Amino acid sequence: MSAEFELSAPELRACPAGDRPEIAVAGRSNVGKSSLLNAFASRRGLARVSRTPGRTRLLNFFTITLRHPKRGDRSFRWVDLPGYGYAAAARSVRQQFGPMIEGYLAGRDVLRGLVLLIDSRRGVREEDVELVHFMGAHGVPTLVVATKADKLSKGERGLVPRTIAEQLGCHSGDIVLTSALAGDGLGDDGRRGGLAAELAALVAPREPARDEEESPREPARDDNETALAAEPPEAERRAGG
Ligand SMILES: Nc1nc2c(ncn2[C@@H]2O[C@H](COP(=O)(O)OP(=O)(O)OP(=O)(O)O)[C@@H](O)[C@H]2O)c(=O)[nH]1
Ligand SMILES: [Mg+2]
Repeated sequence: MSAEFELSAPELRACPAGDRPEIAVAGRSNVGKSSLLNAFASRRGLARVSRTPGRTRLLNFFTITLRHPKRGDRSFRWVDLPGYGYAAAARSVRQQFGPMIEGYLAGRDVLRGLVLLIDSRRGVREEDVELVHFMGAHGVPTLVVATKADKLSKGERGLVPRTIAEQLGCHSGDIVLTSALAGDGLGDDGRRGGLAAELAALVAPREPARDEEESPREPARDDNETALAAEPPEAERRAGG
């Protein structure tokens, strides 16, 4: 895998060209967004890990390339959103993020999914539910990632995804339990499971519509590839989908 910081956008006009799929990563302040990116990319200093919550309303773009021996490389942008949860009971996505980021989430063509981080110890809050509904209303699938799993006992590791799933209205099997500290649930290049596999599925190349097709397609040779490419309903089944 490769991962690079690309740019910070203070306004929509400053976003990069929509020339590859994007995944937005959101969650309450301190949930572990930056730590997850650093752990996922195995790069300590890639995203800033803060003890004092950052209040800047910026979209931070990182380019990621997942490598896989069979399905090949998949490049996408990981978009780190500002943490929310300062304002008591922010009831709308606009109150949580402001109009710029609301506009991005609602209208970005290349946005393939939202990764919603939930702190395993703190659980689901009103703002998280609000965000899942908002993305669902805009037809963007949400992948739920529970963070800081290293703080859980064995028993809690089973219980926490079930509780989160109940509160968000998704299947507990669709929740990825992760620890940036221990490296759990991140997946590995070339291995099944974890965040890497989920992201690879979300950013999989889409079948071109028939009349857009430029050249005759070769028959698929890799079963794995076919399964992933033909699987957008998998993502739609998720929370809010
Ligand atoms: N035990 C444990 N602590 C973690 C883990 N991930 C993050 N943390 C800690 O949680 C705190 C917040 O982490 P960040 O990655 O900065 O959280 P964030 O969501 O990016 O925060 P904002 O950018 O302020 O919204 C830091 O003190 C991290 O060290 C984890 O997997 N396990
Ligand atoms: Mg952060």
